Amino acid sequence: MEGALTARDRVGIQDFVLLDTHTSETAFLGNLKKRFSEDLIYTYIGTLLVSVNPYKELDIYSKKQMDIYMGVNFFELPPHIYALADNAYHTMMTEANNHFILISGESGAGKTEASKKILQYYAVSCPSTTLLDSVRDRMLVSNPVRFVNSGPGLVSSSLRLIDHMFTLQGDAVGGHILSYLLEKSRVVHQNHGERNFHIFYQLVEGGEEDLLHQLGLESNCQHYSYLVQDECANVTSINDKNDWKTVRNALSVIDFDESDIQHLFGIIASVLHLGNVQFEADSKGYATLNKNTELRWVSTVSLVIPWTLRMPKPWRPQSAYTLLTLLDHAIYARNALAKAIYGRTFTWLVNKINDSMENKEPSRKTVIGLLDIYGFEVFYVNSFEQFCINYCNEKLQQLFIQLTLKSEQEEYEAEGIGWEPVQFFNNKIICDLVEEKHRGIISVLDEECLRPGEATDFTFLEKLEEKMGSHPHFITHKFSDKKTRKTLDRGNFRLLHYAGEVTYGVVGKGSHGLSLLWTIIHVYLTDKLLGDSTTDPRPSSLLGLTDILMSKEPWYVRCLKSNESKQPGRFDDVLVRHQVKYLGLMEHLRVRRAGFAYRRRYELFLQRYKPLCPATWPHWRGVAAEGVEALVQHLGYLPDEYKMGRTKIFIRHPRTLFATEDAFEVCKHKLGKATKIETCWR
Ligand code: AOV
Repeated sequence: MEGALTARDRVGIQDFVLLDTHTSETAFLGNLKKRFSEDLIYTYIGTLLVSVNPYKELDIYSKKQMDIYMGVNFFELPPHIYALADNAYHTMMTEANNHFILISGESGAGKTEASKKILQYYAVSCPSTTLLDSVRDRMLVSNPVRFVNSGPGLVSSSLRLIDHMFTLQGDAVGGHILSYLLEKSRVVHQNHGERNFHIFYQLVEGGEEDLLHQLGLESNCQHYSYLVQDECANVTSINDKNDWKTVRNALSVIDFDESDIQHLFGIIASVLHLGNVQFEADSKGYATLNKNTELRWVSTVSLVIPWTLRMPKPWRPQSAYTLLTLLDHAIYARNALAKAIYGRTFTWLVNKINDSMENKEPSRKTVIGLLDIYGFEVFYVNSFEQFCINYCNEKLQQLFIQLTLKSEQEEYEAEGIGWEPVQFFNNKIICDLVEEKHRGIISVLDEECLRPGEATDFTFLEKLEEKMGSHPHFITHKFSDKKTRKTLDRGNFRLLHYAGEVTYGVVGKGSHGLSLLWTIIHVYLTDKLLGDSTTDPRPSSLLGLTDILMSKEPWYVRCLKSNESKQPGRFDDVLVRHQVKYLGLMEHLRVRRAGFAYRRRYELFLQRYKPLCPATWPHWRGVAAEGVEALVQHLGYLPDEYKMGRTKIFIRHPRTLFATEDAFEVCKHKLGKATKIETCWR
């Protein structure tokens, strides 16, 4: 018994479902930290994989490791991203159905690394032919459309779905990228410590002399206002010059010809020029433009006519203009245009990559989708982008609940076990608050967008209060108790998301600049005018995604950042606790634990524990289920602690299993030899 306890004490528990019955956040963190200190960065919650970024190379991704995990039962080896990749692949093969792997976490938590590891695993483990190798190359370089190193390469969106198509024989034959919620605001504004998209720095630092000359660019990042906002232009660990070469190479791998490449760089350059367009206010507050060199470059390199800036018509290059708009609006329109140009380029790029990875085989396919999404974003005050991403997380949690309960129900039914009501928080009420027709926040926003000139930030907020003031998950200054009122400004509203509270700003203020309402109108209209439909910023565009996902079998990877300073081996309790909360891990655990914490096929259960009962040791010759019944009777299981299904035993609480496991360890010592299944302590 001591041996087992020591092992468990030292490395923690590898599946949170088996954590003590009274699961607390503190116990959860304790287990995570214990494992992290032993370089065990992966832990399961059932089949969900929690990963904590170690910020150091671990020797767990070799070909040898891949071989160990290939074709092995999920719970028989220590938790690993390969176990998850392998199980998704094998389930797809045996059941001929579609899957998706949802990878979520904050920026820098390890999402890109996780998807790379999965792709590398498939690249090694799937059958190979020359044709397939080229598909794989494309998938690897385009994953996830960032091309090189972490962070925002050429394009980065808060939500991406990359489908990998396989034949029924398991060959990789193609891929498809769907992207939602492009982080367009990063083009014109970066949060503290963030860079703009890497491609801007790479072009400026690494671009060949004639190319830069042709594009009217200087070889110095400091020259471009969109690149110097957060003194982040020179991040020492990033070698923009070298990365530039990798990007150029990647573009040729995915079939970009010279004219495509010229267009792409022209557009990227035009965004940089646009950022340097400076306005001044005249005596009436109207914006004036005294120098049009930058604008001229914009139209030269990208052929975009700056009518969006409300230039007088017809627009002719001349030395000075008064624009038909106020200064603030002119700056806003300039930034909106930059974002829209970038957004549209992104769509075009994704389409090109999709063409290059298009599957040309006529046979039936199955798909494993890699869905990569930011977790809840919570700043002091949050804007429309956070609203979209948080709503999206809310929606995915709803999907998780539906899919988990559905599969639990199906399993219980297949096993002939009666379904029992389960206790957990169903977040449908919050999804409805956002999306319900004629009543939800998005509907109110839509209505307000139809009243340009009349609608203001405050009429929007008043409408919200009128429609949902009494909703238990919606709080404004007017509808709050004294204590809350102290922490809530008049121009904000707060949503109680399933993972915690988030405050959204409606009124433009300070560096946040623009209100939620104006953001949606402007972004939407600019995109519409430029014909960009695939990056529709309205969260209603997510509904289609949910349908796509509902038709697939889910796997989950939750990535956590261990510390902010990227130090190897450092575990910041406060930071990790925050992520555990906002990734909804405790809630996830509750849903998983709602019914029976543990289930195993009779044969496997009997094989492991048969030494514990004279009737089953050394051999049980009858039906496995009867052997298990004899075994658990002998161990004194109470009727409420377990259920016998058609093919599996179901155990309600982890403690029952632990008692059995401890008895097994004692028995093993007594027998002086191990039984066959012993790779994993349980
Ligand atoms: P992200 O995808 O979640 O951020 P990354 O996957 O790029 O984050 O991880 C950030 C950095 O953490 C990587 O460059 C590695 O140095 C390190 N790292 C992550 N996972 C591992 C691992 N399993 N082993 C070792 N080091 C790791 V963003 O793309 O910013 O949303 O925009």
